Amino acid sequence: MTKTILRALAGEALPTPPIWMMRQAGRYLPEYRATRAEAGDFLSLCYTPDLAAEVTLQPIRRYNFDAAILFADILLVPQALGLDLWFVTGEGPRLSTVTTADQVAALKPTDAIHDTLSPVYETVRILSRELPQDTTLIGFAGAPWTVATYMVAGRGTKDQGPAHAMIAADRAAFRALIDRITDATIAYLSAQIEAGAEVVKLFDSWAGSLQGDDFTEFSLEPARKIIAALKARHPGIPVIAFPREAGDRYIGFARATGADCVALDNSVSADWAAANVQKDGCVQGNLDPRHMVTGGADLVAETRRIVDAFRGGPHIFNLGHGITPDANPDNVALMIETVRGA
Ligand code: 1CP
Repeated sequence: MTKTILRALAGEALPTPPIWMMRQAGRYLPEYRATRAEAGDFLSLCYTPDLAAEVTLQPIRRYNFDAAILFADILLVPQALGLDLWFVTGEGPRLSTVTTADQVAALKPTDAIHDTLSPVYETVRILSRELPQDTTLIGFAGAPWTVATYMVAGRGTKDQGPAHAMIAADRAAFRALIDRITDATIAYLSAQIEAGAEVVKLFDSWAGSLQGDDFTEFSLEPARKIIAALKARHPGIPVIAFPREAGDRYIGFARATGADCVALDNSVSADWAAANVQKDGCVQGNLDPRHMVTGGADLVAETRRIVDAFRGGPHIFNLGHGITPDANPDNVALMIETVRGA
């Protein structure tokens, strides 16, 4: 019996779509907050395999999702490449910055990333032993553009201004940075797969701020390279790409990059995506995460609408972005019940 997520990723339209949720391990769950307090801080949680595995398993126990996503963060890769990384409570991540060709050249070599990231691989090994047999284990990394926006700015930004400024000031240096992250991402995801990840996802959360040729060069092309390298090394491991807020550039993205599935954000309509994106293969998405806060009849109606829109083809039910800390855990149960009962 092949796992439902793998069947959907192979192109099968299932009567009930499999379901998981971005950020399903997170602050909306009291058990997550307790384990995080035990770890002391967020990075210790990421780098302590037993605790990272524990928080990955919490939403599986509570809700029986069809997939578990490895608990880690996209910003571990910049740290593994030599940047300082810390989290300011209530504000978010901070990093030392890379803005010049010399600083790009001074990043650690790709092979050295495993020194920092080996605890993540141990988390994956624990999970592949402990997950229920029918639950798929998803590994992940940030896509090069999104990771670069944090490395250049040293923090999260609304408009990714510092990264766009670096493109304008020294495109060759920015390209070199993207190439370094691309190589590191291939090595990182390969190691996750070798440790037991059955699917990997590339999060390009800020793809929507790239225009024209910049989108092609810094979002689409690195995704294509990473997927080609992974497929050469690990044929049969499906890849989900998430070029968030790509709008009409979702059309053809799977074909152009070799992705087995594209994850849709909630700014595109499910009907539009069914006609224009799902025709190329599996799609994932795309309920607005705010329904996990507000719940009620709107949640049920929207969930049903999305399930119906994608019924004709391969679909993995998910949110359009991560669940927020103010979400009500009961609303997650209501969403799952609606999908499975629809
Ligand atoms: O205080 C806390 O407990 C930290 C909140 C938190 C969590 C739960 C952060 C900090 N990261 C994570 C885990 C995480 N991050 C996962 C784990 C698996 C799961 O989904 O359950 C994943 C896949 C990510 C990915 C991630 N981190 C992305 C891409 C997806 C997205 O949400 O767009 C991004 C952009 C980050 C950076 C990051 N890490 C954390 C925060 C608060 C942020 C955003 C910072 C910003 O832009 O200001």
